[in-house]
Amino acid sequence: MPSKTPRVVVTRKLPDRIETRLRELFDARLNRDDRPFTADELAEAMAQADVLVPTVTDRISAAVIAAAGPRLRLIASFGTGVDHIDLDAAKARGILVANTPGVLTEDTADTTMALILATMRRLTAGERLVRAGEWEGWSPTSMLGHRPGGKKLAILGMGRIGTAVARRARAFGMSIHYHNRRRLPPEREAEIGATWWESLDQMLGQADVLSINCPHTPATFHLLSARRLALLRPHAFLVNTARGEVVDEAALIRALERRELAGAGLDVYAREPEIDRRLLALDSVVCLPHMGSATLEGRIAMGERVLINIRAFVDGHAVPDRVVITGF
Ligand code: 8YV
Repeated sequence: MPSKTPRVVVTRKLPDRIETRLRELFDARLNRDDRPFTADELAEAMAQADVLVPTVTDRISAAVIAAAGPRLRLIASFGTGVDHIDLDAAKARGILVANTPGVLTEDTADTTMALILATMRRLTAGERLVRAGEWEGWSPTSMLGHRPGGKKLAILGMGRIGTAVARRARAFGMSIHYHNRRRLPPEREAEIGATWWESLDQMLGQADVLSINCPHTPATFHLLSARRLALLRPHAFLVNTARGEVVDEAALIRALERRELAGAGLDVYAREPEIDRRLLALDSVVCLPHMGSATLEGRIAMGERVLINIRAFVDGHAVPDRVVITGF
């Protein structure tokens, strides 16, 4: 890192408090109007920055990394998922990558639980009915959903967020099942009250609700393939607050349209910010705009992690949230 104040380019608008601190500490180039960078703007940022602070909306591909200037030594991403960054290409260029894990766990788990409730209890369908002026009053058989209590919640990916979802779902009386690349130690399983399924396929066949909480990696791309989606029973619900790429979205839409699945709660999509119109046409689907971790408290905490990671790097210390490449 050069001895002069490092230039930090931030690709999106961050909370004021974080931007103020970035300006105090570094030669910070901020994005005042929050318009996502074009490919040219991103290339220019990569050429000029010592540190780049991207978000999930920036594609830091191998080609983009190849065009980075010699000054770029750290990509301090604002977010936990790092699937928008080609980690191998960064490593090959000697560029360190950091993220912001841990600080958005509870917010994302809250959104996941909200989507489980919204889909099973048809909350957004009810709200649409009221807003359309079509509610004709109470009836014993109208707006019937399903009770989460007593149902099996299958969690794909029992990391921090999966565990936080399990804690919430247990309070709603759901039994917890999970599939993970590694089984948790017995004491952790007992604490969470979770049953491990070595076979994802077998777990899917038993689930009432499937919650996707694993990262998107080459190993999890379309993990929920057409074949696996077909293992879910017709009364099952699917909730995804992780990444759209983990599910074969076209196959999911087909299953929902044919009522081979009861419903889906989605916060993430295959081609964000585009949402397939067929999803929006289905009453059994709740669509959110990738807002799983969108709380002011969470965004400030993410910004603090970014500041700490950059500061540690600049001062020559180990970067606390350095991303280490692992499989799922
Ligand atoms: C973040 C997310 O808001 O952190 C993640 O992986 O998906 C989101 O909740 C987003 O990534 C910010 O870059």
